[in-house]
Amino acid sequence: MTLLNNILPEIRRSKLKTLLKRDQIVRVLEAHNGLSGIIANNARVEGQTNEVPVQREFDAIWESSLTDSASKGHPDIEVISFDSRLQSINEILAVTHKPMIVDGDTGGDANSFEYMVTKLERAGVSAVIIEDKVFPKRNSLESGVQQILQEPEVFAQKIHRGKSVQISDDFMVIARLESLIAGESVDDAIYRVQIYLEAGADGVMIHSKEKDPAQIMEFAKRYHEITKKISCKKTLVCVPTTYNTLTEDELCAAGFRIVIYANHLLRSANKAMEETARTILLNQRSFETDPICSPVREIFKTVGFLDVKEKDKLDENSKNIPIIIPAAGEDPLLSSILNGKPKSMLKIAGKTLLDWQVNTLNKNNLTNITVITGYKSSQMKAEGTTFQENKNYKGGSELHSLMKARKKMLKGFIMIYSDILFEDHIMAEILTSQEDIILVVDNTMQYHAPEANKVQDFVISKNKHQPTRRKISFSGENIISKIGSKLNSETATHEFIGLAKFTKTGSEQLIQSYEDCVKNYHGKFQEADDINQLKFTDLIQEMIDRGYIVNFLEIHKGWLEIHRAEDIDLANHFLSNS
Ligand code: SPV
Ligand code: MG
Repeated sequence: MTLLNNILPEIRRSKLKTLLKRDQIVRVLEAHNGLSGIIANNARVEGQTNEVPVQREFDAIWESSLTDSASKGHPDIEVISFDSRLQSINEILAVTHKPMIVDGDTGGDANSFEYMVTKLERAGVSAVIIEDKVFPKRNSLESGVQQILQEPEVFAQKIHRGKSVQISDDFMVIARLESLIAGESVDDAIYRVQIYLEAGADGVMIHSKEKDPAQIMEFAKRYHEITKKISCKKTLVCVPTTYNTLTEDELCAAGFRIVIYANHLLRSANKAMEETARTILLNQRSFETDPICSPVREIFKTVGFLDVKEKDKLDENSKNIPIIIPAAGEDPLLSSILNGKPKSMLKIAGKTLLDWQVNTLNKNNLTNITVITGYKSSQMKAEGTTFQENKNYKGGSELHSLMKARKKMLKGFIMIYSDILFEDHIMAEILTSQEDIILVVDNTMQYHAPEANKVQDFVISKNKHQPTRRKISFSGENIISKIGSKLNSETATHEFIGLAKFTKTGSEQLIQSYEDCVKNYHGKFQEADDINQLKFTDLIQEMIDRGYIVNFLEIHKGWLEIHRAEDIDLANHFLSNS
């Protein structure tokens, strides 16, 4: 079900009368269920006629008794109950926004018709067409079938009763003349039509099963003479199933205001289904049916499944996605400043490094935060976080610490290195990303040479390598082809800042790759001297080599990593002013 065509009943109901005020024929297509309803509603062609751009679509939907019954596997003999018809009608209304004209068959007796009018009007239907035959009617198109016409006065009374129960001005009751179907003359139809108009019919449908439109055209001509005489301009409707060589322009010129293509979606679906079934039987496989079947994805698109997928992704992004901060390692470079404290407990501008990180996360409504501790675990403190210990932190890298929280990663997660600080908007941006694996990378190195003696995680983007510094402009796909601290800084395009997001799928890929690496490999691996030293960036490189797509989110500055004493000064300076 697509939600795109949602409309209130009263707004839809009034649309048919509005369309009839235009100086054009109203083009109506049959639908018999939700899917055919969406097709009738959304079908559109665009092109040019004599260099003038044209676009065409159907104006309204015909809910046919023939195709509703047939789609339920029944003949069109009023054997399908009105409740069942109403179910199909509502199914179509739920997924379309165009006005609907309902085929009311005979309408039953006058009492039944009152209920029919009430229910259709309330549902948002714009018009009902009832035929002047005796209940239970037979479909009009088959020759040799007994067609019994109703007494014109009895039928007129039914129209009058129906008109008297409708509440709005929008709803139309259209009288369908079956004289020609029952083998009667145009004179009979003309005699009856005057009675029906007097009874309050809002329009008239003349039906024929002849290939030759002569009788229909004669009726149209005489109808207009009569309505002119009695100064009553009521809509004339035709259903050119058999006399189908006439164009809409020709029908319009003859005075028809509504043309109904009454059964074509069901007939075409029926033909395609029969051919498909036979093709599978003949070939004992379905490959040969591909050219005559819509791709599954097209159906997904039509019924709104792809919209659901997009929304699910957005929801996943906006949910309180788990944050994992691997903070287990000891930092020998800053040991004199840290004085035996874990690095996350370093005070910067009055708060710990970890508190600054939690602050940024909370500002983005992220409160599901897990910190992996190791070195001086008992000293780690921060409000609103969960601590999980990696007792074996000395034997591994930040990746092994991260993997301690594997159970929290299953629905997707964000990893943050414990020694980085970044502006709030960077987190907001990564939250809106759709990709399964996305790493935040800085492009500053495209403008300045990297600092000497600084360990950096270099990145090379897939599309553009860096020919000369300062001259490049980046565009196109944001895919990483290489990552690692031992890459040549001259060929690097970006630096990984230590912030990455994984969707459920991305997380599954990460965990599977990690488990495979630690189980099946020994010794040197990617940039690591030993599999036990495997870093996050090594695993990412391994995943890229295995064919997984790793995307990047490019930023320019707005972040800091605390590696050296000067970084602490810089952080103090910025955060004191923040
Ligand atoms: C229908 O579509 O059900 C109609 C038109 O009533 S016809 O089948 O031509 O009678
Ligand atoms: Mg019918």
